[in-house]
Amino acid sequence: FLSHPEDLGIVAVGFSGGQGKAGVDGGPAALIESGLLDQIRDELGYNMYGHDAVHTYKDFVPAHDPPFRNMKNPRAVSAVTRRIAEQVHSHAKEGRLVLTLGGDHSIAIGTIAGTAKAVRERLGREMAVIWVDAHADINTPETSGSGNIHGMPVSFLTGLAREDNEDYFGWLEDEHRISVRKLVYIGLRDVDAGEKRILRENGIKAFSMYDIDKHGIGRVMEMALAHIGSDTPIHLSFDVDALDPMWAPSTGTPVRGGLTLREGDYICECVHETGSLVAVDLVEVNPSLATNELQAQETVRAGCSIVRCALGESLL
Ligand code: 6HN
Ligand code: MN
Ligand code: MN
Ligand code: MN
Repeated sequence: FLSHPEDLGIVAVGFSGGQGKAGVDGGPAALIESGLLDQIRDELGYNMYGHDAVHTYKDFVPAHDPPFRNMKNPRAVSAVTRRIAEQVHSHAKEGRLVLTLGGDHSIAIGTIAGTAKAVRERLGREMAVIWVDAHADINTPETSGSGNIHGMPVSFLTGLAREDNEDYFGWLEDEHRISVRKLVYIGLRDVDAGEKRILRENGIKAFSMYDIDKHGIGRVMEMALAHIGSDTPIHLSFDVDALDPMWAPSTGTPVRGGLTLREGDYICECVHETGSLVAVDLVEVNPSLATNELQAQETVRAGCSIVRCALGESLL
């Protein structure tokens, strides 16, 4: 699906407004300082575009941003994700693979909106999303207990949550959205009651940690990819908290009982192997939440491994 599969568009998003903990905006710089982009260029051989800056979107964050429909920082998250959608779209419309480094998971409103639109324009197709996460991030503003928008991106992207005012995600059009039928979750283990109802009522495909223990990650990936169907462009959105805190402790909402690093890498390898990957997000790396420097380093290393596997490092 990529006209230039050797070309990689990079969007480094230093943004934390989708949740309340400082420091996740430092995720991209930590990943880049540890050498991720050098590895991608030197070892994986991609031509890279847009990798020279970590974007902070300061001009897009309003001074006054009171809650709206229970959402915290709604204008900031709406304006920043709108800008991210444009950035991702501008890479994807050139037929580049797009890598976004977060930042909290609210930024996926922008990344997925941007690729979904470009895939429609370039290929006349609807893309699929594989969402790897401990959480479902499908609260509507009304079901959310926290008001944090990083717990809501999937509801806006599927149209389950809607808003007309363009300052509050009203800029999202059908061309930016994805179908609930083309969405697959992997790694879930902390899903709110309202989210469970949404998953059930919409028949959304989800492989929880229970399914991974029961069938093994090999069989789960076969089933996940079979659900999507071959020959469908895939956007992979990977929340580092899908990994067990043993591998990725330095993240805002850690949940025990998660994926091993090897299982996370395997998910990415399988997605890469389809040849259908059009975009990857790696989010929620928060180096400042570590209780010691080693924890931050381990989380960054795990994140780098996930990205390299998605970009094809394991191919012999
Ligand atoms: N993430 N379900 C919780 C909420 O606040 O809505 C947690 C969300 C976590 C979001 O990890 O990207
Ligand atoms: Mn080329
Ligand atoms: Mn998430
Ligand atoms: Mn999560």
